[in-house]
This record gives sequence, C-alpha cells and structure tokens, in this order.
Amino acid sequence: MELVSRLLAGDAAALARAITLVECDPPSPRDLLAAIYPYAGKARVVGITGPPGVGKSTLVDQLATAFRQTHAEVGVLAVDPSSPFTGGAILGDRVRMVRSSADPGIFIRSLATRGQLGGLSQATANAIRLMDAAGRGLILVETVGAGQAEVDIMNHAHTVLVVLAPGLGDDVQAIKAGILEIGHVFAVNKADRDGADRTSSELEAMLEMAPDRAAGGWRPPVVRTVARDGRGIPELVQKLDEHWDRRQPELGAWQRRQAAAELAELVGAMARSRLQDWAVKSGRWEEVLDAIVGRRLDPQRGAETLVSHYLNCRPGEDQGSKTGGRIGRRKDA
Ligand SMILES: Nc1nc2c(ncn2[C@@H]2O[C@H](COP(=O)(O)OP(=O)(O)OP(=O)(O)O)[C@@H](O)[C@H]2O)c(=O)[nH]1
Ligand SMILES: [Mg+2]
Repeated sequence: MELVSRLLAGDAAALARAITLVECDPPSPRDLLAAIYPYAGKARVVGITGPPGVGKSTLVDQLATAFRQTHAEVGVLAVDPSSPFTGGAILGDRVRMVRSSADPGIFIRSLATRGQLGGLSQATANAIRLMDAAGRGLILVETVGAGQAEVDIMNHAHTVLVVLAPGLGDDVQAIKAGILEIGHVFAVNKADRDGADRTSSELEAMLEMAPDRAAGGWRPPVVRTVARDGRGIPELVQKLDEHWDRRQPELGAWQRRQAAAELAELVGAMARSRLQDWAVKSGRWEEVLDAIVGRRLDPQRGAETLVSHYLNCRPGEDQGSKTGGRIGRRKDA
C-alpha cells in the first residue's frame, strides 16, 4: 500500500488521510492498521483533560511548542466525544493553537466519530498508533468533559494532565472528584485570574486525601499556569517529564495491561456479534426471545442457552433444526 509507505516515511498528508479512515466508523481500515502496527509503540503519550473552557487547547499549544525542544516531531490529537464527524481540525482549536499550527514539526488533528462512545476510544487508540508509526515521538491528546468516554480515552496516555481553572462555579467539587483519580499531574490554569490560589489549595487538600496515590509513591503535583502567556509552562513540562521517568520501570507491565484490555474488549465485541448473527440467522434468537417474553425462560438462562448452543454447534452448518430440543420448553410441557 502506497499510503503505508508514505505514512511510515512521516508524510503529514498520508497521516491525515489515514486518521480520516480510522475516524469513519466501521469498518476501520484493518489492513492499514495491521501494516503499521509493528512500527508503533515508541511514542510517549500525554493526555490532557478537564472541564470545558479551562484553557486546555491553549495549554496544549504551549506544551507542543515546549516539547519540540526535545522531540523532532510532535503530534496533537483533539478528541471530541460530543461532536459528530469533523473530517479535520476544529476551527476554534486552529485559532487557539496558533503557535503549533505555524510549526511544520507539529501535526494537529481532531477526532470525532458518529458511532458509540466505545468506538471513539478505539479510534483514539488507532489514531495514536498512526501518529506513532509516522514518527511523532510525543503525542498530546486533548479531550473535554468528565464522563466515562473521557476516562476511556485517557487510558491511552502514559501521563494524564488534568487542567482546572478558577471560577468554575459550584460544581467544582464534583468535577474535581470525578477526575481526581485519573490525573498524574494537575494544572490550575488561568492563574492570572482571581481565585487561582483558592482553587490550587482546595485541589491540593483533595489530593492529600487520596491514599492510593501516596502509597504508589507518586504524589500528583499541582502547577499553576497562564497558558495565554506561557507562565508556568517550564515547571509543568518538568513535572510531566518526572512522571514519565517514574513510569519507565513499569512501562512493559503497563503496555501489557493496555494490550490485555484492548484484546478483551475486541474479543468481547467480536464474540458477541458473531454469536448474535448466528442466533438471528438460525432462528434461535426469536425462539429465545419468545420464551423470555412468554415468561417460560428468564433472560439469564436465555443468554446461557444461546451461548451453549452456539458453542456446541458448528456455526454456519447448523440450520436450527438438528440439535434437537426447542429452546425454553417448559418442564411440564
Ligand atoms: N485569562 C486567561 N485566559 C486563558 C488562559 N488560557 C486560556 N484562556 C482563554 O480561555 C478561553 C478558552 O481556552 P481554550 O484553550 O479553548 O479552552 P479549552 O479548555 O480547550 O476549551 P474546550 O476545548 O472548548 O473545552 C480562550 O478564550 C482562551 O484565550 C489563561 O491562562 N488565562
Ligand atoms: Mg479545547
């Protein structure tokens, strides 16, 4: 595939094209992903998350530029769980990422899918892989919100930076509590504004109370930043680097956990769709459904019946007739 060789050579247009292919939900371009897979796994991935409008994109712009001092090629991926297919960069982010946009060593893309939330996490993993194989040694992944989608997306990052800002309102506590667990480093951005001191000390107090992190030997630091003018960025980069250094001894184990989670998810999805297809085609799906609706079979036993029938039959050969016994027959019938 020509696209693959161009991508592996680092070509930005090929990389953009490949990411568009993984963004379109399903099917993902399997051959492409298989071809580049051996060349990925080298990049360092930093996730950036936090509530809307705290200055994540402005901060990412600063970080991308800062990391260019140590990395020849930087990738930026803005993942948007709420918006439909983007087909490229969000205009607003382009505006916010002025410094990065002008630097050919920084590749910026946004990502969204029309599909379900799980699909976005998978698309993110694949887009990261493509950037990685295309030689982007450091990848910044930005996502907004505080839900499961964002947590799933942040799972693909070696280091998670949670960004907050003063003046978030009454639900600050709730927001913080929701993302406290996933942050390795915290930034209180807009430190030029009133209330930054309070936000930082509240956050520090909350982090003190998180026993897990303290036990693991890493206390998530809180850094104050002004993304607009770059204040605090060197300190933030230093903390991100410290966390990355700390990760090194367990990187192999981390990668294995990631791979196991992805494999489990894919096997689950694959098994489910194959089994369901077979059940529908063979007529057993409707049969079990009738039995459940007719209260002759409870849903748990209904599912077990389908799974064991599937495993006992050779799917494709069974036409729903040979392997005797109607499903959900009453004992007394
Ligand atoms: N005062 C001040 N404003 C800032 C700072 N950083 C960013 N902003 C402003 O905050 C607004 C939102 O910035 P973004 O970088 O788009 O924030 P975001 O978190 O990426 O926003 P979403 O992606 O929409 O959630 C913009 O108007 C920025 O110029 C800062 O350090 N101080
Ligand atoms: Mg943004």
